[in-house]
Amino acid sequence: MTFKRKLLLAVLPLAFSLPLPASALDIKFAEIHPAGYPTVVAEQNMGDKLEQASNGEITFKMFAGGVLGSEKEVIEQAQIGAVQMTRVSLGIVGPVVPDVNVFNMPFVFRDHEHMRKVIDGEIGQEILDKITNSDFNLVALAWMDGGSRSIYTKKPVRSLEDLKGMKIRVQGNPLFIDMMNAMGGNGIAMDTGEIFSALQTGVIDGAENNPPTLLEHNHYQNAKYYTLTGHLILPEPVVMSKTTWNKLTPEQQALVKKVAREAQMEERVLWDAKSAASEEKLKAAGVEFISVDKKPFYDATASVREKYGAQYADLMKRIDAVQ
Ligand code: BDP
Repeated sequence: MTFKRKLLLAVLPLAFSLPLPASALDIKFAEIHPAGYPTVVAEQNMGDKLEQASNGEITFKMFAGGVLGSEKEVIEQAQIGAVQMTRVSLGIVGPVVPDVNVFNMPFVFRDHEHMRKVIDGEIGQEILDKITNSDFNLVALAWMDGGSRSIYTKKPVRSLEDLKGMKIRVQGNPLFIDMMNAMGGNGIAMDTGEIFSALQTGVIDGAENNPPTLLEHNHYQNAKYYTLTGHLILPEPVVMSKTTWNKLTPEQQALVKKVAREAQMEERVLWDAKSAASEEKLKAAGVEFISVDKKPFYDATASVREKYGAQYADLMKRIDAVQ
């Protein structure tokens, strides 16, 4: 018998008599945005708090920059517990949990502040609960702020007329296709990661998003006109796989909820700073910001609010009433 083998036999009984180390719960967090983006920073801080407060029983690793896949792919992975947490746009949740579409409707919020008040209050919680109580196998914990979305194009859009026939990328949600078509454009759904080359090759004439995304995903390199329609103000849920959630103790679940809510409040401060800085950088890079009368865009999308909002008339009244 070799020395090594002898040693192994000698220590084996000892190893078995030792108490097993408590197994840590490893959280992989998927993000489409790059490092330094407001959501990524707030989520990483949330993860650090989780690790510290759980005494290492929970570990957290951020996978930013879309390395784990598109938001749709990541949501599917979260549903089966292969990814434990993620943040996605509410836009892509709509086709699976239709009740959330009330927040996805064009011009449903008066402005950015109005949206923040709504998500911080009981309606915000109700919509998170709709996700949690659906058979989506996710627990929705908090909201990130994604600012207001406006249209950016290769050729200037100075009025509703100019948008006619332009192929504009939207997120994969029929509501957004209807919205873009109602404005006279031609809505085309594709993943975030495909927009850059679609703009470059002319597959699309434009897209719509907030200033940080226009900047950080480099779309501005091929779309130099930014028309300030502010048609969508989409909050972005932070979700955990229910499979993971069910493995947590009640104390750990309470901790996760607490730090997620703190991330919600922290992110918007980062958001405001990033949004302002992004606008400056975009302008310096030659992007023309075009102010337009929003009324024609609002009027053009009335049919979309009717079609998708009819069944939520009461909820829309409550959203309206939030001051
Ligand atoms: C950004 C959202 C991100 C979406 C992206 C998009 O933060 O979650 O994936 O828009 O439109 O504003 O694809």
